[in-house]
Amino acid sequence: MDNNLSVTRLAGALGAEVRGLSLANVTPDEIVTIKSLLLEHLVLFFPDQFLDINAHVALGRHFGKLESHPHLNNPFTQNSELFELAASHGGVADEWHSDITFQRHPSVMSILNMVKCPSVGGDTLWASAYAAYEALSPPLRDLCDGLTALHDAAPHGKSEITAIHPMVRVHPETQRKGLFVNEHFTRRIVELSHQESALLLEYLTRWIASPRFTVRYHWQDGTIAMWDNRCTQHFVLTDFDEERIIQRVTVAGDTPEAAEPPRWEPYVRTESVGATSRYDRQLNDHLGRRIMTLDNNS
Ligand SMILES: O=C(O)CCC(=O)C(=O)O
Ligand SMILES: [Fe+2]
Repeated sequence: MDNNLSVTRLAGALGAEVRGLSLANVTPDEIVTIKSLLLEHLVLFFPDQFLDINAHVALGRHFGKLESHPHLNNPFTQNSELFELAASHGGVADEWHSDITFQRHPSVMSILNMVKCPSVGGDTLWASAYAAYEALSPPLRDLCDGLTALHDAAPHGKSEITAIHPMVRVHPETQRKGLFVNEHFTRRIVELSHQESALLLEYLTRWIASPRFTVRYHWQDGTIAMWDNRCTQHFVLTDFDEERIIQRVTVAGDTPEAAEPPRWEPYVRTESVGATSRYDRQLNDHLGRRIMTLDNNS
């Protein structure tokens, strides 16, 4: 390990600040070190990097194939692998989420460059999906292990774009289990009725945001953050008045591995009238069932 490297943990559940590395000139050995730190701390912060767009993209490529955002256009750069979120353009992710879980292959990791942070506020919080899962009671863990959930891109105005993922995801490298439902993109637990699903999702998505599972980071311009989307969620605090601009590159995803196969069939009413309920329609559509729409105005 590099002698100048300093790693400071920031919270009990996850997060570390790393100094003594220049990400603009990162070596293959340093990438190996960063990957292992990421597995250990889940989210890493590198202050004072001030990477330009090319260096940011080059850094991302060390971790895998990059993907552009499927729905957000970036008007500020020609580089399709990078996109920018400016608060003045509505680019504030203030619901807990893991990135792009409405896709079959949600992103593996994201790398953020804080270009312009407000003088006060605009911190980002991350939560450990491992810690949240491990702190559930054994019966609830067991129930969640056997369930799947439907995610959609409704926050981007595209609720027809859907994917089903296990509710508990096994990290392919650490083999640890983490909760994989989030407030922003998860709509429905497939094997429960819509009422039961709403109740349990409400509980779990609040649970993962419990302060003891989180780290809160106060930004400065030029800081790079990177996180593992397979075992964390994040949330931006909208407590600022000035402009806030971040740029992101995203490493393309893999197939979430389930703790075990779903133990139950999807709970949707397939009889003609029941299947037209607005609560079951989206899930029915995803599952490819034919539904008779008796009354579109219901
Ligand atoms: O603005 C931030 O701090 C995080 C934004 C976000 O959710 C993301 O880039 O994935
Ligand atoms: Fe995000």
